[in-house]
Amino acid sequence: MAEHFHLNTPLLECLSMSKLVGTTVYLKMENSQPSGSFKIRGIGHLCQQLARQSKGVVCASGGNAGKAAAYAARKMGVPATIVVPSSSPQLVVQGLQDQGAKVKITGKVWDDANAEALRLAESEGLIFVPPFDHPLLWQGHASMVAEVAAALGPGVKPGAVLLSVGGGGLLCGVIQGLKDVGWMDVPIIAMETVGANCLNAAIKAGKVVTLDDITSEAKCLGAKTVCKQAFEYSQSSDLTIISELVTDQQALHAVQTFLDEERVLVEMACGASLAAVYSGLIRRLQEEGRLPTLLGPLLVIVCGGSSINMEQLTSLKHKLQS
Ligand code: PLV
Repeated sequence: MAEHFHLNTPLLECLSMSKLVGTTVYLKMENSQPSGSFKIRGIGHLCQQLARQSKGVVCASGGNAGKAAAYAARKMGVPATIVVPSSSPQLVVQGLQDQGAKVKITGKVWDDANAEALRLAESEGLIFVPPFDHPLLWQGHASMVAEVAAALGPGVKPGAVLLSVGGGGLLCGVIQGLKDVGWMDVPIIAMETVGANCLNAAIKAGKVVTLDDITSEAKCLGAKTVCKQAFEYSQSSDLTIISELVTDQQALHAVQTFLDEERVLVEMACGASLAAVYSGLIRRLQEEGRLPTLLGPLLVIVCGGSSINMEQLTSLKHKLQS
C-alpha cells in the first residue's frame, strides 16, 4: 500500500489573480486531491494511525471530510459510515455512496450530525474520525506547506497565505506546516462567509462561542463552534491571523470567476478564499496597513470541495442572485 493517500498537488502561478493583487499569486491545487479536497491529507493520516484493522470508521461531515474518510477506509478495506446533515445536497450523498460508504442523514447542520456520529462510535465500536479537531489531522494537513516550500525552492517565501476556515482544521494544519518550515512570521488571511463565521465571532467575543445557526450556503464551512486550537492560535502574539468575512454572493461570484478564468469548479467553502482576491479585499488590507504594501507572493490554498456541479451552481445562482 502507498505510504499515504494524498498526492503532491500542483502549485500554479495565476496571472489573472497576480494582476489583481499586484504580486505573484500561487495556487495550491488541493481540489485535485483524491476525494476532491485537502481533507484527505489529515484524514488519510489519522485513519492510517488509528483505524487500521478496526471494525470501521464513522465521520460526521459537511461532505468533504466524509468523502476523504470513505476514500481512506475503502483503501484500507475498512467499512465507513458517514453522517451528514440534511443541508447536504444529494450529490454529496451520492458521492459518498460511490466511495462505498454507508450514509446516514441526521439533523439540520453539521453539529447535529456530529452528535450522532459520536453516538454511533460509542454504541457500535467504530473509530470516530473528526473532520477538523485533532492533532493528527493538523499534522497531515501540514504536508501541503512542506510541498509549497519545496516547490518554491530556497529563498522564496510567501508574503501571505490565504485559506478558508470551517472548524479550523485547515488553519491549524497550515500553521503547523508554517512552523515546520520556519515561516511562522507569514501572515494568514482566514476567510469565512457571513453566516458560517465561527472563528470571526470567537475573535470578536474574545472567547470560543457557538453560533445560533448556519445561515450561509457554504455548508462545508458550517461548524457552529471553531476548534479550541484555532482560537488559541488567533490569540497568539507569535502569529498574524487576519480573520475576514465575505458574503455568500461574493463567494459564489468567486466560484464563477474561477471557473471562467481557471476552468476549475470549486465549492462555496473554497470560493470564500478566492473572493478575498476577486473582491479586492487583499488590496484593502494593504491600504489599511494590515498587510504590507510590498507584499511577497500570495499563496492561495485552493481547498476544493465536491459539493458542487453545474446543477448545484445553477441552483445557488437562483437562490443568491434573485
Ligand atoms: N469541511 C468539513 C466541515 O464541514 C467537512 O466535513 O467536509 N474547504 C472545504 C472544501 C471543506 O470541506 C472544509 C471543511 C473547509 C474548507 C474548512 O476546513 P476546516 O473545517 O478544517 O476549517 C462542516
